[in-house]
Amino acid sequence: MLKYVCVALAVIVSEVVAKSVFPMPRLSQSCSKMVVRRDITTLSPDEQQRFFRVVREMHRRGWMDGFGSMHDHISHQVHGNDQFFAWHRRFLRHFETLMQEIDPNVVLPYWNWGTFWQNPLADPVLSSQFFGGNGRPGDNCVMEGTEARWGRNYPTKNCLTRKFRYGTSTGSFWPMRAVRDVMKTTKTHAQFRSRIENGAHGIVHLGLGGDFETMWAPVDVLFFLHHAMIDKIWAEWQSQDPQRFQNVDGYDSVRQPITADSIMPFYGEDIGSTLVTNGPGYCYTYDDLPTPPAVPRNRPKIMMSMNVSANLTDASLGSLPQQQPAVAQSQEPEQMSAEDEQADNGDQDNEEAGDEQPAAEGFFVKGHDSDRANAKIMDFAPPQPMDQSWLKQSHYDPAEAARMQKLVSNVVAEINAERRQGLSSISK
Ligand SMILES: [Cu+2]
Repeated sequence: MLKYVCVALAVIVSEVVAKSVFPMPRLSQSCSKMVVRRDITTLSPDEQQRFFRVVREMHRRGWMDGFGSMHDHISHQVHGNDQFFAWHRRFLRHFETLMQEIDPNVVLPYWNWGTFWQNPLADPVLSSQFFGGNGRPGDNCVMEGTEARWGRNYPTKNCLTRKFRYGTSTGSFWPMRAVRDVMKTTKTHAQFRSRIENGAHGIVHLGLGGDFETMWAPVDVLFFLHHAMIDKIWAEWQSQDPQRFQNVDGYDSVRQPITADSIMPFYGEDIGSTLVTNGPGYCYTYDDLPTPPAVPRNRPKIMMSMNVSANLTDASLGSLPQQQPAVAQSQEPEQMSAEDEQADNGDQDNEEAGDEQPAAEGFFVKGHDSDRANAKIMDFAPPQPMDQSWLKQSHYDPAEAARMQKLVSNVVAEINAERRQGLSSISK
């Protein structure tokens, strides 16, 4: 008898702990206000500071460990199959609702890695002003930016890490032109999901390395900005055909067909509820996309067919660490001195000098007039093939990754050819 009481008590206590560490609020059935998700580099200094203040508070409360743990435990159910887009849209919204519990006026921004795809080291998002770049040599701890010296408690107690793919550089990401190529030529949800997941999406995870290339990557806030970009790409593809706001196709992790009525792991809501970003519970649009149509009549509301609080006792959160102070306090970016910033910039220059990314099959173009006799441009390097063992262990599809590799290489070759042409036409 006593044994049963103890077990019951343990269950109640673990549920209370899980809830206090990591809240999972239900989504509202309506939108009290509609917000616009923007490129983080276009936020005003005040908006940036508010956003960073909120994420530091989320980290302090242990919520980033919660996201990392949750994502890791169900990774096989939501990667490498057609739950991918919808589930991550819901996951981002979970993150955003928790942000808004701390500051109701903060909106999740996105990281447009397409801007500096050919040289991510120059991307301000990876500078000390935003998220910082590579981890430091030795232990790979992130030491600059908003997440400087952050700790994590999942899966083990450690610092937050990044370990760039080529030592001091990430390698190239996908240019948006290649992403748009995929958008134009892909008709089904399943195919689009596979191409994006195994192409533009994967290369960013692998390029940043460290925690970012693992299934607990959401311990790093930058994960949410990367996935907001992936979400925006899905939304843009959806906007090209109204049917895509109503239906999905494909298969889940146990090869059951996916429809708008399929239930998303953990959340117990149907995929249909995610299909319009400005629908009930979601309530956002993206800065450079058309507003999606009004919620289709046959998908009126969010269905809560499962008990979300029951999920909290799931083994997935059973291993969630109790709330602990972070390993070290984060450094306030606004408190950085001018010298610090200079030192940081200097570091980045050095990193670029030591870039170990395999060079493109580079060649040089000479101009015709004497001023340009020495003019030369280096070709942009396409992203390099992703490592097979990493692809397999991270639920990717190596065959699709290889096809995407070919596609992006062709697009980069086109871009290089145009640049060479542009240069030679200037020099004529
Ligand atoms: Cu994921």
